[in-house]
Amino acid sequence: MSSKISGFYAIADNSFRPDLTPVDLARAYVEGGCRLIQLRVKDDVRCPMSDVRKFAEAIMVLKKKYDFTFIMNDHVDIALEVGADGVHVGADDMPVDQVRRQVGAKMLIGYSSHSISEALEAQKAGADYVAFGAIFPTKTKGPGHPVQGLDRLRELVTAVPIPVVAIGGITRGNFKNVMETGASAIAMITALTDSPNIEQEARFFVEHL
Ligand code: 3NM
Repeated sequence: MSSKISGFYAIADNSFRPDLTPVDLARAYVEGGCRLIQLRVKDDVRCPMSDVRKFAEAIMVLKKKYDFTFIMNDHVDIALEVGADGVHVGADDMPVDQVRRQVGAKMLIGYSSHSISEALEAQKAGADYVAFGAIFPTKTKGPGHPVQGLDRLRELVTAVPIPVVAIGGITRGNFKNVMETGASAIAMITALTDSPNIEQEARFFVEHL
């Protein structure tokens, strides 16, 4: 099941594209060929929970036309309600063992880790994959967020037996170096949403990852 976590992982987060909804982004990603999509609506973006649920439902409708894996960020309840393929949590969310008890054995669980010990703990608690970042500086997280770099990513990939998703500041210019570390997948927001043609940008990464 965790084999679904490989290659290009596109995150539908419209923080820097208020002209588009996360569903518009998800549609552009799948039309560009991406088959692994996360819906990410952070609390600081003033968005009522009913809208987050509507976005998730609309992405589930897209799944009828395009066969892709849909991961819901943060909201375990919405992931369960809409029947997403997975849920992604971090240190500030529900603990992974509790998420596993709630979602059962089938749903994928991802965890945002920032060290080897945290990643191994998440695996023991029931995570199917871990994200690790930020690999490079990223405006999505701001200047205070720790930057891990490629060497730490390589160490983590070697130490952790489940798929590792590299995230943070990954672009056309550096993604090849990231893949060379052995990471299973590469996740992105701004490299996609900053592009004047999001579908075409997604297609570039589909073809190269
Ligand atoms: N998580 P971009 S870095 C969502 O370090 C996220 O866990 C990170 O966005 C972590 O592709 C990050 O815009 C931002 O840099 C990724």
